[in-house]
Amino acid sequence: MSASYHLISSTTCPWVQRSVIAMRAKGVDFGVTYIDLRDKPDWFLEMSPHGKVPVLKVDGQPLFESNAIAEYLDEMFEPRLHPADPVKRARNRAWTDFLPTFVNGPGLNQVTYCPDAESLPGTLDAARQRLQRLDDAIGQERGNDGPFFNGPDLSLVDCAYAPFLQRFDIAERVLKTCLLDDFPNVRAWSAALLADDRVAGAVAPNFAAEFDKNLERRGTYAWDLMRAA
Ligand SMILES: N[C@@H](CCC(=O)N[C@@H](CS)C(=O)NCC(=O)O)C(=O)O
Repeated sequence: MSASYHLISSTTCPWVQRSVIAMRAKGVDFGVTYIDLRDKPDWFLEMSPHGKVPVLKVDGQPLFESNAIAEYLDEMFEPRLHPADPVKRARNRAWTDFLPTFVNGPGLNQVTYCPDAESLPGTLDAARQRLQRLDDAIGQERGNDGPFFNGPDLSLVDCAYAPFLQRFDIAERVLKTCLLDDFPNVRAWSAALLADDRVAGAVAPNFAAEFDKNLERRGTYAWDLMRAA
């Protein structure tokens, strides 16, 4: 008998979406419970050591950390989303480990959630350095093949980065920074990911409205622009 899979989620969480994309890519059936991260239930705090989503319950056993969940899913289900070549696989894992550096601190999230017009230029400059690294890596890993990180096939690196590129894309519709114009590999990669149903369909039905509320709660410049539009 196959195992049962149940995801503990929060509507706008990009780390949760990474698990969902991987499960969609592999055709895994799973249930979902959404929780309010501002009012975490006791049963959730008991199973999540750091109180963060995603948690994936496998036959009731909780797995936590989106990278560990993705690796687990890849061991369990076809198609494999890691490259077969061990060196390439190690490089993919390394670029997946680069994700927190890419998004946190002076990374892409700082642009997405930028608080005002005055701080926007500084956040863009800071994000550029990391974007250049990623742009170079994509060029090396996939050569002339697209559209994904390694070429034609979706991989775990794609699953990891896509949710953050998607959130930046939403903010960018009003921020209009044209940040990705200087990074054509990232721009093309982002467009391909966002057009892919495994990514676009990996959000809750109320994602768009909840993400707007998230931008508002965080006091972002993107929200100011949306409200004024
Ligand atoms: N390293 C974690 C990050 C997960 C994470 O930061 N989740 C956020 C929501 S997007 C969370 O649960 N935050 C609740 C909190 O920090 O209290 C992973 O990859 O799973």
